[in-house]
Amino acid sequence: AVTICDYQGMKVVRVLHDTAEAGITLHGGHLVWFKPAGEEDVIWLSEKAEFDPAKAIRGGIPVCWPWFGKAGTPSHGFARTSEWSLLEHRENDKGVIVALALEDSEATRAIWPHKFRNVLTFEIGQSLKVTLTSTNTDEQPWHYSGALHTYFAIDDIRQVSITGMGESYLDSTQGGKVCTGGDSMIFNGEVDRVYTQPHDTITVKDGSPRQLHITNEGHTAAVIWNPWQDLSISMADMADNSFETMVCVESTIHGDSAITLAPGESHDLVTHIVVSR
Ligand code: TA6
Repeated sequence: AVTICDYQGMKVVRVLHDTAEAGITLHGGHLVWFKPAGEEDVIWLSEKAEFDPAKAIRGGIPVCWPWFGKAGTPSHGFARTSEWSLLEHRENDKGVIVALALEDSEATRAIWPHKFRNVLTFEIGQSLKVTLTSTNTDEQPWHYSGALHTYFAIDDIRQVSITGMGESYLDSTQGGKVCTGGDSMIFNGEVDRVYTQPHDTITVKDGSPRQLHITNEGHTAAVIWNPWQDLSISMADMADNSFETMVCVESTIHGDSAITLAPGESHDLVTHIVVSR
């Protein structure tokens, strides 16, 4: 069943199905929880998240668009703080499909002077697939970057190892320095990296029997982020030690390789999350 209810003062599309449970706020088109049947929560939501229409929610899957990070103002674009509308929902044996839409308005054109239509499709079942379809409805070409900035819930960041993100990365903690690492990473401090040649599937292991497999499409990079302790302490919407139970693995279109759309053209940015044991 799909219902629209109130959650922390916001409208949330609540999905209850034999295969999974999920919640998506219309604010930001932001998935805030996803739990396949018989599994633990896959998505991390900050216990100190603020549900303020002017702010982005800490945790879940923020939709960063039409730019990534500080390429513009506000940081990570305006999609994650805009009100999306519910376009459709349908269900079958495998799960539920929910689609939301966001189009340009006076408010968005004041920040970014282009006409667009975004459709965000959530395929919710034993796995979760999120597709952001961006269409140029303007008379001129425009370009964009962005991310599906997924926060994953993990047991313990000190036990996490990630594979499949590739070897080349830009290290945002060192001003975007070009670096090369192995194709397996662990965490013992702040990590903020743009992996520029990711493999098709990235796998996260956290010391528990559960593994997360993240297959992205339409992306040009994979960002991996954990703020570690000092940054968590400095952020009002994160508990001081909450960095221990989250890691972001993001399907990203990075600024240096932004997508250009001619009038009428569309592009899909996808992340598909599969849990295995
Ligand atoms: O994706 C990594 C990142 O861009 C980091 O640099 C970090 O700032 C994070 O996203 C969160 O950004 P936010 O604007 O949500 O505080």
